[in-house]
Amino acid sequence: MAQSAADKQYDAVIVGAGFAGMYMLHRLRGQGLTVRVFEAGDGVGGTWYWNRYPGARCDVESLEYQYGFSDEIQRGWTWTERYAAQPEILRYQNYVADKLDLRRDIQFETRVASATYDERDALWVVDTEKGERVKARFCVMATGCLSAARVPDFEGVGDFKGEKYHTGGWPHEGVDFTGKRVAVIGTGSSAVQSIPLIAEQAKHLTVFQRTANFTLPAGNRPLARDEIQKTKETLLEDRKRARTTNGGIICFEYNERLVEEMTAEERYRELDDRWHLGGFAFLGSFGDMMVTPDANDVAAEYARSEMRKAVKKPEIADLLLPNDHPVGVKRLCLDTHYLETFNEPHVDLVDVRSTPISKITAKGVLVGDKEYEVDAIVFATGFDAMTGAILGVDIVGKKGEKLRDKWAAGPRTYLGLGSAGFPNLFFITGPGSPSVLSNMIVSIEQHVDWISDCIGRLTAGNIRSIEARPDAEDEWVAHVNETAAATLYPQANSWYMGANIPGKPRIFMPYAGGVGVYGEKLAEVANADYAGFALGA
Ligand code: N01
Repeated sequence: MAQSAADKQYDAVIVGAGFAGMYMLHRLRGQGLTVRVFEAGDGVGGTWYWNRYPGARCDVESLEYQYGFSDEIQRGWTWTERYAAQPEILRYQNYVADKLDLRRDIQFETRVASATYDERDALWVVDTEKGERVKARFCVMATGCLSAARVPDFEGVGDFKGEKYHTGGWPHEGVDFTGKRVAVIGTGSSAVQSIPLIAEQAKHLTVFQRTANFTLPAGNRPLARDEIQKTKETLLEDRKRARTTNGGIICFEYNERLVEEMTAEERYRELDDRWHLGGFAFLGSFGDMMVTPDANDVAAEYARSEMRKAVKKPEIADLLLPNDHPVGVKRLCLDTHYLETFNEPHVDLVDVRSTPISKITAKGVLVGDKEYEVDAIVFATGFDAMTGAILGVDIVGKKGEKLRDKWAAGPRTYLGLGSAGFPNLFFITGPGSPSVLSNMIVSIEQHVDWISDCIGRLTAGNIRSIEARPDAEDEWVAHVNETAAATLYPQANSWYMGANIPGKPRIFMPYAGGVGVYGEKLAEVANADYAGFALGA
């Protein structure tokens, strides 16, 4: 472990050592700043450190899901599969940490409890749960969007006598379900990926589904030598282009034609080709797919017809086919034999929409008056997304204002980067930025580069603080809301909307304007000497 940080002062503190925190550390250190990173885990990796459940795999293609800031780093690493599995991504992150010698500035197994702004000295006072205190001019929250794992507060959850797991906090040594009766609660991406593999081991598997999800075959495969080599030659240039796109991805093109401009045959061809290509290309089938109900209906109907083909029993297919939201407005799931798993005689699906889970008992899961006895429960129940990990730290800004109070009715940021009243505090891929709607690594690099340049400007100009102006923040929040309202995204109970957490405000949290448009805005703001921010001498 790195040396104790007690009572030290740094130029910057970074919270989290996933992809965002690692690159932020590298950039700030390169600018000559002293930096301390605090990380709760005992290694780097963030999401990929915690989510070790069977089948965990990225849904962005590995050739695009890697850092693009260093030719040496990208040339020194060779991906093996189209969609990298969690162990390979974690190995990659450790390779980068070794290469850049990052660990010497990261304090592991240390969770940050609070960060309090000292107005007089313009310093963040950061306290860890271990009782250490450090001070820093800048505080960067690199806490990730999907890192506050959440088990719903089912009655009796503590009474269960068997094994309990959450996909987002999986044991490092793995879990052997051989010969066991297993319950999986939830049918989001984590469940869709893990269910086929859990079913391979379990004696019996019962899946508790509240909302059926759109899921399409990932089409994973080993990468060919020539495509790997081609990417090595072009990655840095490709990455510049990725930053101009909507989703930070260039492996497929969006079809710009509107659905009404296409014949039935053309629509089918577009959908069918993209479906069988695998991955998110399907969401680019029509120019108006995410904004026009009619266009989306055509795609959703196609998706349902394909999904139905995979399931043998019509009554199970009826349950597995989503009918209550447009396709793509909840995160599309990419699967490998998910639907087919329900054809297995030892796998059952229980609809907990019509009759919710009433409690967890000592022996299993109670739905209505039926008890499902199991040896293990897997909670694939998701995260307090986008705001959970930020607000997990007690952040106190000017005049003693708590960020938790300021965001009680929903997150308020300027550009997703900062919040008025909290000077020198930055969020990487925070709410109000494209973040989870994009290739996260592209968005992370976009933010880290912007924050580094901004800190460079402040340091060079001897400027003590930068803070979002309330009027700029109000305008940005309104713009984020208007942008979302012009799409179909708000039409689903998704974690994008905070809908999976009882009592969480229903706000569409990411910025749906796209990485390219957003990047232009970031550049415009920086070029106007950080317009919309107040710079304090
Ligand atoms: O979590 P989720 P996740 N009773 O929130 C259900 C990324 N990710 O961990 O939909 C019963 O999607 C809940 O039901 P409902 C990706 O961005 C990426 O699967 O709220 N059920 C839902 O089915 C993804 O979107 C990858 O009605 C309850 C499930 O639990 C995000 O992480 C892999 C319940 C939670 O699904 C989150 O995915 C994995 C209750 N009380 C994750 N409460 C890849 O890269 C919740 N549920 C491929």
